[in-house]
Amino acid sequence: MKIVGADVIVCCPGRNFVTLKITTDEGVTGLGDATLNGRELSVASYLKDHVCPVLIGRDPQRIEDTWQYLYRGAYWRRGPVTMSAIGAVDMALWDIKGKLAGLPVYQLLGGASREGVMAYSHATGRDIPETLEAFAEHREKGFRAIRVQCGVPGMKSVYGVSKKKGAAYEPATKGWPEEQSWSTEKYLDYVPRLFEAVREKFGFDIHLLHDAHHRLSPIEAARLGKSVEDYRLFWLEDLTPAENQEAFRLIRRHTVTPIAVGEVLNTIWDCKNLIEEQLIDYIRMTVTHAGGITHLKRVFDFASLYQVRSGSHGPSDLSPVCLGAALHLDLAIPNFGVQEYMGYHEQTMEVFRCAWRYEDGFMHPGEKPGLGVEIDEALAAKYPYEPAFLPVARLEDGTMWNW
Ligand code: KDG
Ligand code: MG
Repeated sequence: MKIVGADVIVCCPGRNFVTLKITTDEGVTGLGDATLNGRELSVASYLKDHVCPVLIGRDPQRIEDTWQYLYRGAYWRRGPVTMSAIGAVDMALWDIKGKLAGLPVYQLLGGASREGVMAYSHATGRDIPETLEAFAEHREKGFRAIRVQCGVPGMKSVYGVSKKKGAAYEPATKGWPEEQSWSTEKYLDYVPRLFEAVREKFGFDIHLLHDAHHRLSPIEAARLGKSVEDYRLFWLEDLTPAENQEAFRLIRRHTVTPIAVGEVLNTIWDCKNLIEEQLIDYIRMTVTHAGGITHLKRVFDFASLYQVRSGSHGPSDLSPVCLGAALHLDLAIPNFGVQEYMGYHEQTMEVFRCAWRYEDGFMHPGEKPGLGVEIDEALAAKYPYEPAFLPVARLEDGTMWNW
């Protein structure tokens, strides 16, 4: 069997997505997600110009060999663009393998280790009362785990807070990147009150998560973790930028609040120390940005040796193809923790037809052979790419900061 087609589909049904479609000479097709939010066209070009041509004629069944060919063969290793492109190819090949076998991908990964995959949603509000309202709505939908983010008095915009009441959080903006300002002092003084309010109103019988989105220094992160221990968070996410893996030693020394990291990491080398030294509790890498099912499974297996569990990134800027692939892995691996699920625009769900489902706090990839996600290409063509950027952040004195 041979690959006879590799096509990149860029569309914007509510937001931009880059999808790779691989076709075999037997007419079987596979899909992979290659979306890198705010930098979409760089991966589209990497695929179109440098990867698709060399896929033609290859055996689609040789997933590992193709992974190694693209990783070693590029000479230039790692990085979000390379790894997202490899990730898309890998996903598409697993999709094809599943279709050829007549089995959902999770069966090829060893079968189900659980009945369903616990998902967490996002409750957001401009202030604490609004966030509590949103929390109640998410609990009503059955979520057993909910991330909370809320506005901070004195700050114009805060990561993770939607602009209008009840609207889904969408960080990317059309046109130039939005400039946001940040004050660690204001945030650190305020955010423990949010957790206190949630626990007071809803009790402890639900998992509570929070994302600091890379804004803190290690000692500030340690202070936050320590100050919220009584609220028993499921995790604090991305407290400090993880390029400096050693920084997490300091945080660990000061707090027992569980720590999650990884949505901007791309290979095992980005998190090897974090896992090996047990400096984190959850690894949040995702199928698209971490080189596909093949590489992410390797990371999760390594993490399982150190009691680090998975907590895959699942924002609305990774396509439903990525979420489908993540769910197959989540269902199969022994060390699953939780899966993020933000939901999608209506138009997105019309373009991508999904076998995966959400029900009462849990998700399942479905039983369709392969990944179980198809794209309506004619409809996708009606939503052309729209340039959009993620925001940037500055401190109140104008210094560039981490968004
Ligand atoms: O594109 C950036 C988003 O995916 C990111 O900001 C979302 O941090 C995020 C999360 O935890 O979902
Ligand atoms: Mg995050």
